[in-house]
Amino acid sequence: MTINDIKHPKLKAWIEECAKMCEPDDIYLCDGSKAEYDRLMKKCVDAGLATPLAKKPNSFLFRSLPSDVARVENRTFISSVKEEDAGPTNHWIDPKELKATMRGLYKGCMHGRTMYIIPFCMGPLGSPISKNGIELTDSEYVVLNMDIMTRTGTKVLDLLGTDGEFVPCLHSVGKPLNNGEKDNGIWPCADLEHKYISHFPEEHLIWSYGSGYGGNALLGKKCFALRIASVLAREEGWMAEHMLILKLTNPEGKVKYVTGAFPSACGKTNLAMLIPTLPGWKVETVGDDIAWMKFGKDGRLYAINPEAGFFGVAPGTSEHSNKNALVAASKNTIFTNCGLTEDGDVWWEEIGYKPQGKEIVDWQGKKRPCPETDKNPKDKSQCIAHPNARFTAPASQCPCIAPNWEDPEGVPISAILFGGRRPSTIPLVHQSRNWNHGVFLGSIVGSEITAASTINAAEVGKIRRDPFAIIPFCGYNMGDYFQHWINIGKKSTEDKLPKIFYVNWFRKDSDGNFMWPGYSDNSRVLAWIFDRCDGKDNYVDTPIGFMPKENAINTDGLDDKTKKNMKELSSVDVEGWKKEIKDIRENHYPKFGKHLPKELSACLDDLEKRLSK
Ligand code: SAT
Ligand code: MN
Repeated sequence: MTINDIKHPKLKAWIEECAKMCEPDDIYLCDGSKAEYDRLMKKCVDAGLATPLAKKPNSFLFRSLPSDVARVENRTFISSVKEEDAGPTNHWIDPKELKATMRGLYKGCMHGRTMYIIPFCMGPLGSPISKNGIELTDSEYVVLNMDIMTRTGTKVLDLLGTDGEFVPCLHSVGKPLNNGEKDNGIWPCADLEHKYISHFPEEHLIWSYGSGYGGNALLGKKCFALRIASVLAREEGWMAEHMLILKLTNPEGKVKYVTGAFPSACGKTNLAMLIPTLPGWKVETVGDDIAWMKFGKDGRLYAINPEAGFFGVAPGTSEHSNKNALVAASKNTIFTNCGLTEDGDVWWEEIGYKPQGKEIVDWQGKKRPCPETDKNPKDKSQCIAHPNARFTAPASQCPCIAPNWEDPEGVPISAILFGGRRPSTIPLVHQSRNWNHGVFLGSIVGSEITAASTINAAEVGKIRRDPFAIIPFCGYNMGDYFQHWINIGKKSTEDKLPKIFYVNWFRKDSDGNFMWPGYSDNSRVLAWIFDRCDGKDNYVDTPIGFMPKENAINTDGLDDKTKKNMKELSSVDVEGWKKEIKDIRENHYPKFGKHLPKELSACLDDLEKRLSK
């Protein structure tokens, strides 16, 4: 197939316009086949950009440059016509100005390269909740990753027909090859000040330049499925959320679906793939990162996972923390910025064992003596794998993927979880009184800043708020986003809307030890939540919401210390909450100005009143 086979005049015109600007040597329409994947991967191996792994079938390791290892938030723009519509938490540039700057960069940027046309679908093909996109990119790495992360190829063009809607996504690594120059095994990208990850919300358009990495370049993920989709969702009355989706089955075989939003480094992927310690319970995965939710005719919210793969953080993934992810990434997987062992396997910090052999190649391609343990070195610059090293693995390879994970109708959501890393104040679990109170809980999500998560010592101990864990991924004003959540609650009734819970796996005692074991034992909390959704009398009404009755959380098999901790983990820390209210009132809510829904201020006042009774 060539561009001449494209039967969609608007799509064809857009491709031609981009090609004219970027001036690639070739244009290639991706069919999404295995043969195409193998051919492009071979091209990367031949160019010295990918290393085949002897120990993992059909799997490859890529190394990016130190200047291109993560999303670049300060180079990510919501370029709405009005600055106010981007809101206080997004970077904004006037769209006319931004487009002029980027057109200058795009001019001739694909010299010496191929422009790949990737038709892709976010969500199961044919689902009424799914949406289509077209990414144009000059990176083979992007084509390969998009192939795992989304449904790509000719079948999507068929779906589009002659006038179907699509989100146009233009991407270039920003490294033209002039005069026969070659990449020579060096990851192509542009300098930081020339990187632009731009979103034009009114046009539903994405322009990305200068980075080949992750969410900067795989435009279906954060750019489309969250930033642009959040705008579409608001316009069309649905929800695009930074949430995992899991399927929970109780010992009687009853099923409920749960979504959950957690800021980074809270174990979201681990929770999505959890292996319960509670006998008879089962967790299966529908999605690990993004949920699109729409109302069904019955007034309930139905969720799909718009993605088809996992782009997971490798370091910290072990048999203990997430065995299922390791199995998912045991074949047909792309690894980025991991260590490479002598016997041809990948390795990372906290993988659960020390690397095989005497020497290991670190993520920058340097040979190093094998470390004696898998512990994180004190000095992060000494890591073998980059702390943001990734695996890109097909979701279908996950041993606990739910058999119905691709149901085009989506799965009915019973509960929504919010959580953060909070060593104090926030109890193990509490339930909101109603939808609006749940929106309030989502709006105050955050993690305590630790020495490891900041370079600014003065910030340590403060709360970094990340409402709904969506701050870096919301395509419009966050105050309006809160309002959208309130409005969603008005479209149905409390009995049909999901119940909302705030969980905290990270409480610490006065000696700094975790009070709750976490990981697989979080199934104990999920079980309580499951029963709450059935209206079981397993709760007490407290000033902050509904909390587990004594012994309502099953602690059989936990150690005595944890059992002793249960009382503190399930009680209201009145003084802590009063401080929390002060911080929200003085530092958090004022940021949203007149865009803050009055319902949320009312919840804050109500909480304060209940606590002082
Ligand atoms: O790089 S991604 O944006 O895909 C993942 C992340 O940073 O959260
Ligand atoms: Mn994410």
